[in-house]
Amino acid sequence: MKTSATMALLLVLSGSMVSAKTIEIKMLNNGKDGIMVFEPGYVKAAKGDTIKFKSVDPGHVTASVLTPAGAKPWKGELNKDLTYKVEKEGVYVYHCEPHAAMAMAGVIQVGAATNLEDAKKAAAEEAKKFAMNKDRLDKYLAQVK
Ligand SMILES: [Cu+2]
Repeated sequence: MKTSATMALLLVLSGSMVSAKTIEIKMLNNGKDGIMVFEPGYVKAAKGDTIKFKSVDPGHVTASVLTPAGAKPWKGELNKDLTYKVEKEGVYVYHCEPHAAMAMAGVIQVGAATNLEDAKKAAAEEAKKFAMNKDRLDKYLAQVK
């Protein structure tokens, strides 16, 4: 009896651990990584999770730069929240177009980093626009494991 109760509890616990989460990324004028920033700039998500880009300070917008094969790109509207459900494994690179030169960009990893080489190339291409915070995107990509 005791064993089956433990098993039932474990099933409940493991069930709650695999349920999809919502991960919030704030669009800020000033954050811990500097000015004009997504926070957190690197997130690790699981397939089926929802990313919520939260418009906190005005003037920002999120758009994907690179998505894994088969994943839909996204493009938000200025000063609007955007939710995006991550359905494909891999690395997603995104930016805020008006602040691309200030390295307002971020990285989302979903499951295994299947397209890391492509993501590095896309980040290197994006970094050509950066006039400041030149290593910000590299720092986020370095957290991809
Ligand atoms: Cu911005």
